[in-house]
Amino acid sequence: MENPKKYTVTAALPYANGPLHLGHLAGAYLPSDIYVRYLKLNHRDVVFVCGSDEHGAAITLRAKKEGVSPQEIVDKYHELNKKAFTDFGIDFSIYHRTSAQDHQKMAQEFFLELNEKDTFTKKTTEQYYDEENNQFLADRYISGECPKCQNPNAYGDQCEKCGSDLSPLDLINPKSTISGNKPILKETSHWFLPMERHEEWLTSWIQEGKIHGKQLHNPKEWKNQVTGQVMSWINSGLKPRAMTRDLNWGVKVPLEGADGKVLYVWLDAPIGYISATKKWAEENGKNWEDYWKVNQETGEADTKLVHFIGKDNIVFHAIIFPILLKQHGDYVLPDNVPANEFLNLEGDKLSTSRNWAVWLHEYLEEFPDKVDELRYVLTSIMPENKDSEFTWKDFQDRVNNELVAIFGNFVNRVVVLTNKYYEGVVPTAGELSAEDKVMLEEVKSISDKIGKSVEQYRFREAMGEAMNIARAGNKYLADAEPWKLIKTDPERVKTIMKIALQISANLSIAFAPFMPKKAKQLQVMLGIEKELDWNDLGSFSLLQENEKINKAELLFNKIEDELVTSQLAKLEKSKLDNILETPIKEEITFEDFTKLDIRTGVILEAEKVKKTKKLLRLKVDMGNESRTIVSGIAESYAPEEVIGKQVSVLVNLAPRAIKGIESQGMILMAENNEGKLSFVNPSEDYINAGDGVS
Ligand code: B3M
Ligand code: ZN
Repeated sequence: MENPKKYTVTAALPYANGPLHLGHLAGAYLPSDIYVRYLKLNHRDVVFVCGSDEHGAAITLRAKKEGVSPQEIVDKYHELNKKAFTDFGIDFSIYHRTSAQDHQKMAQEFFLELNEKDTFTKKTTEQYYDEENNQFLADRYISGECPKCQNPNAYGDQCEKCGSDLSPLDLINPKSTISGNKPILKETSHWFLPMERHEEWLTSWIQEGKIHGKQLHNPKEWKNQVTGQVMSWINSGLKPRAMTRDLNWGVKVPLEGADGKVLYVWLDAPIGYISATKKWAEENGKNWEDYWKVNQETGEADTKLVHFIGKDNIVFHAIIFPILLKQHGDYVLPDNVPANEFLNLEGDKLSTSRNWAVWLHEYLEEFPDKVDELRYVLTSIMPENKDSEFTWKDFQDRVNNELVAIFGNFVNRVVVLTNKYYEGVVPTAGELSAEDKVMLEEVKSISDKIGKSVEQYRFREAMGEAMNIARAGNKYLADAEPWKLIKTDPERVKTIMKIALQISANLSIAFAPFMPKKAKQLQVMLGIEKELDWNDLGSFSLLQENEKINKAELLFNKIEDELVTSQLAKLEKSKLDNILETPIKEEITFEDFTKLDIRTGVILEAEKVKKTKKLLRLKVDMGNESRTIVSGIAESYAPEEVIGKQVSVLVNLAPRAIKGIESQGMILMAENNEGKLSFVNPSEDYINAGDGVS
């Protein structure tokens, strides 16, 4: 396919409510940056936009927690995050913010235009309300049990555990996240987006890349899990979603009778991509519409819009925002939404609240000269198609065994030997041997593969190929043994070294999108002053004879065991802090306590509940009767392990249906900080099934 005239690349706008961690980098920012750097090395016209998402409950709740104003929160984290991105070499054209006046204005105009076009329906419905705080509870203001996976801490808009898209009324046992209170229902009016009206064109757009027969993108280029997730939402029936909220922090709804209402953050934030582009265009003498709108003369999109996001943002970028763009008219739709899955850390989910993370600003403070090493490792394990895991040991292994032992070692040998044999002057090559030609061919063919993989959003594969150039170079040197040959055939050594130097120069191009600082450092070491671009990759005339290279310096240093140990200790500490910090619940009376009827039971039968990870269905002997209890212990105990065990059972808990099974009680469990469970069981053999526990 012909290259588009322009590229509009967006990376999810992080909420300015906390620092960024490794998961953010690996999820959206590193892949988009690699893609953009590659495009720029190819001289494509690209704008790369991002910025802080400064509205929504994520911000106001954080402000409440820290006891400061929302504005203080966003000011603080906007600066912190902007700096972290710059320091990690994430090369945004602009890092804007949604609290900016120009953004608010654009979001309001966008909303009004949509309203004019009958995009919304205004409805009065009953919504949860916190009487103590006089506030309606939407999104993260309300939490409760997820009806799909039983996660007890699902939010009103989404369950972070299973990724389900939720509405507050779906939650079991909802409670206000501000007060912890049980909410009441109260009437309020909002502008809703009737998403169900758009199912038909969305289906054809997602499945065939076509709208009304017009081919817009190639659906085969979309990741299966993205298409799959979108289709599963569409197939389960899209529902109207409120596009406004009763809050005092956000973009005001610019209509009569909308006092105290703001735009839904997920309407406001994606418009942030457009307002950022506009601001950048104004500052750089460009026309923002070229990067967002269909060419009025040809009716075609001149730009390729690509949204880089994490998987929890798919519905917003592949359903809601496209509906809004299409309704507005004239806008292009995304050509692709290459969402990544999640990155885990040392066997556990990354978590801001539990401080289970490697924070970018902390990493930068501790290892200011190891930015590209982290980019390399994160790209190697990028969760492109499934969740993946970062461990410090693996970080050490990849740096030491790949960057130091392969890439660094190769380049170092080449530069050291060139300085030693020729005082740093690039030698003149003689006739090429068969091995030389094979080597040149190999570099050429690898070079082609890297570009193809990047264009298909396969960054792991692309970087793996780049590393193969270093591998091939190492092998070439090891086979040719110039250090031995120098005594017997110095002429031949000139050819070998010339080739090895060209391979090094190629490495500096191949790695430029992935490790931009190291690539530059390598070019400096090789004495390359001109700007190399992607077209130079695969060329063997990057260094001319008689040009002079510089002295060798190590590109990469070994990671010592001590670093791994100290980082693990740091994580261990957050685990401990968490235990100490688990607050004691509100005081209860003795009467409250005596309401609990706890008795000893003996497990008679156990089996896994189908299609769940955590649940076991148990039959428990309670002395005078046996009960069916569904218990979330399957990750700690296998069914066969629990049979015959004595357990403590809360027997007067109202029965409830879990996965369609009526659970008649609850088994008491102790839980360690890793979430591993243990029965709380009587330990003496004179206690029998049915005996009381108090
Ligand atoms: N701030 C959600 C997030 O950080 C959100 C992305 C907005 S992209 C328009 O997960
Ligand atoms: Zn869930």
